Amino acid sequence: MVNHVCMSVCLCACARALRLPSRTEFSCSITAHRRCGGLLSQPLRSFLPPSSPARATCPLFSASRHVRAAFIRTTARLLHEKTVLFSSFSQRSFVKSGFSEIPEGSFVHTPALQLLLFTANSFDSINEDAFLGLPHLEYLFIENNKIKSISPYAFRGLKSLIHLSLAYNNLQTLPRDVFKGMEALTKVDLRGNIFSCDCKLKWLVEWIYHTNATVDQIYCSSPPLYQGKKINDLLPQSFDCITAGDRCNRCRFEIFPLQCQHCALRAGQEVKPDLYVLSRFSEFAAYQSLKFESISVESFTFGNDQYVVFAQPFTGTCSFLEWDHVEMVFRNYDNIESTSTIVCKPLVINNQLFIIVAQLFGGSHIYKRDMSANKFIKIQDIDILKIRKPNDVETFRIDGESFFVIADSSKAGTTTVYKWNGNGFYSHQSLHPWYRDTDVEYLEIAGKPHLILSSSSQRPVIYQWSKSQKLFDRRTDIPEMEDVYAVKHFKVKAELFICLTRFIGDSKVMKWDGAMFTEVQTMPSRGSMVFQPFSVDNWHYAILGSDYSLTQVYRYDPKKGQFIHVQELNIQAPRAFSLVSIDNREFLLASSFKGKTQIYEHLMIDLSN
Ligand SMILES: [Ca+2]
Repeated sequence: MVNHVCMSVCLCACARALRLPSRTEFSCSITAHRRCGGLLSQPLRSFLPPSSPARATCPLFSASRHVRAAFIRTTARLLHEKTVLFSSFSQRSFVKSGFSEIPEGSFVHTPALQLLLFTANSFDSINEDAFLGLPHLEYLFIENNKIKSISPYAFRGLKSLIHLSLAYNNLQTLPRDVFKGMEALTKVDLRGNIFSCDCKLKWLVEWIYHTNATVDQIYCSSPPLYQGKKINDLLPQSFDCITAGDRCNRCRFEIFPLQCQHCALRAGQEVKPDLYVLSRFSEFAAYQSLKFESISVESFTFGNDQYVVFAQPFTGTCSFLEWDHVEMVFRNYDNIESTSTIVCKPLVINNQLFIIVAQLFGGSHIYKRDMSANKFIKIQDIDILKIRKPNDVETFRIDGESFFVIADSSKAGTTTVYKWNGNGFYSHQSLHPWYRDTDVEYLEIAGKPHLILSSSSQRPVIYQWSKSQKLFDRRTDIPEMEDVYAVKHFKVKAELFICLTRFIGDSKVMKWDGAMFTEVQTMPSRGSMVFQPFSVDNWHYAILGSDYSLTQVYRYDPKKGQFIHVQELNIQAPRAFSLVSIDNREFLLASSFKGKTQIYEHLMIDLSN
C-alpha cells in the first residue's frame, strides 16, 4: 500500500468510485497510480481548492472506511455543484444578429467561452474550424437557421462540448465523422431537419448506435421508402449500400488489409506481396445496443435455451436476457437484485441452474433457479472472511465434480476454491493469500487441470491439480510478465495459447511449448482490462479492449502462426466479451463500464462472386 499518493489519484479513483466501486479502482498501488495518473480531467481538477497541496496523504487509501466514505461524499457534492456553477459561466448569444457566416477562428480570442447560442440567424453553412480555440465550450446551440451544409471539420477542437444542437435547419445529410473527437458529448439535437436516409447517412445510424450521447428522435424526409421513418430506429443493415465496390472505394488498408487486398485485385491494381488473398472475410457488425452499463457478461445454456447474463455494477443487478425468436433481438428474461455487482456466474449442475453473484460490498451469494416458482432464490452466502473483494469467478469440473473459484483482490482476502457437495457449496481450498489477485483462469495443460492466478503484486502463478490429494499445488510462474491483469486461454487444434492482459504497455499471446509458456506476439495496450480469445467455426479471434483507444479485433492466421489485425470497435471502457450462438448466428456481447452494452453480429462476407 502506498501511503503518499498525489491527490489526483484520490480524486480520480473517487470520481470513478462515484460511478461504481469497480473491480480494481479502489486499489491504491503503484499500478493504480499508473492507471489513474493520466486520467484526471481538467474540470475535475478545478474542484481542488486552490490551496490544495500538489501532494498529500490520500484520505481515500490511507484512512478508515468511514473517512473514505466521507471523502467520496464530499467529492460527490463538489461534482454535483458543478451543475449550479453554470449560471456564472462565460456565455455568448447571437439571436437574429443578421450574421450570415461564422468565419474560421472567430473565437480564438475568447477561449474561456462555455456556451454559445446562435438562434434565428441566416447561416446556411458552417465552415471548417468555425469554433477553433474554444477548448472549454460545453454548450453549442445553432438552431432555427438555414444550414444546408457543414464542413466535416466544423466542430474540430470542441473537446469539452457536452450539448450540441443543430435543430431546425435545412440539413439533408451530415458529413461522416463530423462528431469525431467530441468525446464529451452527452446530447445531440438534430430535430427539424430534412434528412435523406441514403448511404451517406448510414454512418449516422451507426454513430447513434454507438454513442453515449442521447440523440433526440429524428425522421427521414426521403427517399420515399423511408419517408417519415425514425432514423434512430433504423438498423445499419437497412442501408443497402455495403457492396464490394463501396467497400473498396473506402478501403482503409491499415484496418482491413485483406478486404483491401481483394479490392486491389479486383481493380487490377498492384498486389502487396506480403498479404495473401482471401475471397471471404468477416466482420463484427453493430446489432443491438442495451441501455445499461455492465462489467461482466456470460452466455450459458440451460434446458435447451441460450441465455446471457450481465452484471450491472451501478444498479447492482444481474440481468438475464434471452433471444426473442420473433423480434430477433435480445430481451430481458429476469433479474437478480444485489449491490455493487461484479460478476454473475452461471453454473449448471444436474439440470439445476446456480448463479454465483459476486459483490464488491456486502458479501457474495449463491442463487438457484426455482423452476416451479419461476424465479431465482438465494440459497447460500459465501464466507465473508475469505472473500472480501471478489474480482473474478471461474467454474470448472474435475473428475465429474463441480467447482468454482473466486479471485479475491483485497489484501486480507484469499482466492478460494469451492466445491459442490450435493446440497451446497463449501470451501475446498484456499490459495494464494495476501496477493490481491485480479483474475483466475481454469485450463488443462497436457490433459491435467491447472489454474493461473494473476495478481497486482506479482507475476501470474500456475497451480496444478494433484489427483491423489485432490488439491491444487503451486507449480511455477510465468517469467518476465509483471503487471498482468488477467489471463485467458484458447486452443488451436492441439496447441495451447494464453492471452495476457496488461493495462498499459504490451498485452501478450503466449504458447505452451511442453515445458513453459513462450511469447508468440505482443499487442499494444491502451487501458486494457480484457483480452478475450474466442472461436467462430474454425476462425480464432482475440479481442483487446481499450479504455483510451478503440477496441482491437485480431484474427489468427494459422499460416503465419500470428494474429492479424482485422477490425476496430468503438466500445466505452470494455470490461468483458462473450460469444453466443443462436439460430446459426453468432453474436459478440460486449460489456461497457461507461456506456451502452453492445451486441455485434459476426458476419461472413463473400466477395468471390
Ligand atoms: Ca478469469
